Amino acid sequence: MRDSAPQTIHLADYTPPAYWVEDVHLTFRLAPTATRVLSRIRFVPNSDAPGRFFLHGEGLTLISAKINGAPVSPAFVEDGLTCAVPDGPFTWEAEVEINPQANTALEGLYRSGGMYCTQCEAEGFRKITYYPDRPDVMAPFTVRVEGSDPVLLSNGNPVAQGDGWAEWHDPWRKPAYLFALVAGDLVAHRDSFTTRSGKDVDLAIWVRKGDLHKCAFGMDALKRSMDWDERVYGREYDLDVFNIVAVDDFNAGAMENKGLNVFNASAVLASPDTATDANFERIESIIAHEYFHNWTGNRITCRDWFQLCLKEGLTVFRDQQFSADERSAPVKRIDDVLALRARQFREDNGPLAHPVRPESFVEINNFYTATVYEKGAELIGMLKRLVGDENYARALDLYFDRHDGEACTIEDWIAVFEETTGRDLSQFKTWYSQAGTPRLDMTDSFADGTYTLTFRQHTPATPGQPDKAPMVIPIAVGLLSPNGSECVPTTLLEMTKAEQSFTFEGLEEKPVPSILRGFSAPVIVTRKSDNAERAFLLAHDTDPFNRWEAGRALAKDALVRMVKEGAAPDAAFIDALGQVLADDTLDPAFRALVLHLPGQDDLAQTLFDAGVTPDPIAIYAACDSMADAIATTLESQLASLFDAMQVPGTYSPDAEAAGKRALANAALSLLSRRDNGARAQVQFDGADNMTQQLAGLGALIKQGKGDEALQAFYEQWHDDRLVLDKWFGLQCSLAKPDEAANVAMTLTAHPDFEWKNPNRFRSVLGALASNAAGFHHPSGAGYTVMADWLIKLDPVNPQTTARMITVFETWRRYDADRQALIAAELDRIANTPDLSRDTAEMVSRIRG
Ligand code: 0A1
Ligand code: ZN
Repeated sequence: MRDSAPQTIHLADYTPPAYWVEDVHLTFRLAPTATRVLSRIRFVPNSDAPGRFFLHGEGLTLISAKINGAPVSPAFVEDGLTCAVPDGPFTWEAEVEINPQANTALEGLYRSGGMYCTQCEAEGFRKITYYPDRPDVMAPFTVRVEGSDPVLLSNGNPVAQGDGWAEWHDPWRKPAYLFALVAGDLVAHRDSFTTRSGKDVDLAIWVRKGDLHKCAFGMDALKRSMDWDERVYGREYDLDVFNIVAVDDFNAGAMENKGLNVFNASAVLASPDTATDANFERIESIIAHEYFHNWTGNRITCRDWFQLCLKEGLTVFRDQQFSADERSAPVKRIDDVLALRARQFREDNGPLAHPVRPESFVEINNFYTATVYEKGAELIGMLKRLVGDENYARALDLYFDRHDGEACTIEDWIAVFEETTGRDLSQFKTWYSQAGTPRLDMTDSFADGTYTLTFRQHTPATPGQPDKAPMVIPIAVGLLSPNGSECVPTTLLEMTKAEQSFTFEGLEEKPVPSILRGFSAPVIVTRKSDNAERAFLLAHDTDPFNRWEAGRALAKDALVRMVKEGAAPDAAFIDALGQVLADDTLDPAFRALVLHLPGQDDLAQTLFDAGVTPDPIAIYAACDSMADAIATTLESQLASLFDAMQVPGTYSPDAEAAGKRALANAALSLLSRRDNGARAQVQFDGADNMTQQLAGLGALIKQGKGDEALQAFYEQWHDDRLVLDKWFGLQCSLAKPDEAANVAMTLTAHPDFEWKNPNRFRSVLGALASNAAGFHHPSGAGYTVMADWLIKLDPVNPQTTARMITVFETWRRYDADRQALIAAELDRIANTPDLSRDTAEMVSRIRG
């Protein structure tokens, strides 16, 4: 345990900085264990400045400090220094020494694979030099990098370079969290883009020599993103160069540093033989996300970290729009909702629930969450639905015009919508401050041609928020006649009260309602519905999202009855599935989604919500026997589908081909239960792309026939870190419940288990947690392996530890024995001496 209680920071305590920064000059003299950072910073005091300033700094050795050229002796405080300063503008100069080699936390300046790189969001810049490290302090940066590496990069435009040095200037005022520096023996995949006003931009993806063949797709995605942002949001790029660097060791996916994005190698590098269709799609969306941040995040940034959703919610929304435009919009929507439910609803349902704009935190790194990102994006989508597309576009134009170059708040964001539309959005703002997923209960009635829908909303209590106010909920509704035709097309109902009714007149008979079309609000609809109605909607709904949703509800109902009542697999569900699979008018990617059974974690929550303590082993068994039943009943159909969905010719990651492979591989996974893995072996042996090779391998592992293929895969790919991550991951995620903990433990002893690399760590421990029945095996072995490794990783990399510990966030749903086992592991972690602030905050919130 820590000696001093960590400080909680409150949104309500925000005050503007006493000293602004006019400009920044930095010189880096790079050396692996002793890098010198020289700073020259021009400060301008506020009118009420106290005559003494505070600069953040962590783990820095101060060599010298001057103000206006005269040496000063600052006083050191816990997280920085203070120093008496003149009344007017002044220049601060400092030289500090840091040790990038020793930096395993991957925050600040660190080494990865022999190169230097930085990660400054959220508060990493203070590990590089003394600075007011807060996002509302924005300044232009000039950076000189001196080092022996051939490539020396920083933000902005290149100014000059010579032997062993390079100078960069970023003219756009930015907060320190967007600072970046990269140095290494790198090569570039280059291209260029001409903006619509005719400016040429040099584009480069910088990688180690062996990775040059993995850059083409990322570059193409970048150019498509640049073009899309011009066409759809009118946003042009604003520097002469745009650089992306791939690094092996990175805590997150990627980082939007101005003009110099740093990417986790897994989020940018791809070739057909090493990356799956899902990897390509993820890369496309992350490239777009980071690029879109140039306007939503960089040109307009956040006033303070409580406003994180201002840049993240909007940028996720924009990258989702981009992917929907580039691929299939309905399939993208279903994928996004699946992810939202799996990650954000799960968060909202447990001890870590927090508002999209939190009101307090101990460690901001713990708030890069599904709630801030994914629910934050849903709020933008709702706003757009409520005001309409045209008003949305006008509000965004106003936002960019008015706030360019500023550090803003959610109030600024809401104001542009209020001014554009004349609407009072104060009730909408509740979505930003109230945690928890609203439950929406619906009943209906029909009399004299009038159909009435009545909704009641209720948001459960969450930590610190016992009572909730009603919110404005946009409910997209369509009505179908019993003959299957649509009698009322999609209509947006605006619910603002706790209980509210809406009527539809002039109907001949009672219609079948299709509620929350397109998942128009991030809520849980709790209405009672029967399977006949679900099957009807699965067959007839014109809204593709709700069509899929109906199939999902059927699947869930069947599985829940199997777990709860020991029911047999529902023949009617399997029959409905067969009809969808046979419908060639439906996109293969859509059919693949319908064929995927609900996740076991999702089922556990569903049971818990229904008042049943979930048993992960029973859920696993139900899913297994349902899959057997589907495979048996639909065997010949699946076999023809598998053949029909083979994509001839050269591999391409485009959405259409990927959709066919997704359907073929979903069929393969089921068929392997019937043919003992014969098809999977053929596919594995003959695959010329990773999507099919990995699907073959997965199906073989599941049939208990994977040993040889795993060995062959290892021999083929042990030199490719990203592929080797898949090898580790698949073994843990597909292990049988009573073997999973052992598999994970054995793999952590493998010579290639480089546990300090976040991707590799996650490939074993994250994959173990994704194996619900294995992780929650009643022996508790899964919990112990996890806790052992979290305790080991924490002093090395607090951020990755604190993120991984969320695997325990659902612990209160389980039985008393499992709860006791998890509580003991959480306590063991909490009682570890010198636990990081990151992990200490998370463990105490989870433990409650
Ligand atoms: N802003 C980045 C994600 C990011 C956040 C935090 C990090 O370190 C704590 C790193 C990256 C994004 O949204 O892509
Ligand atoms: Zn982001």
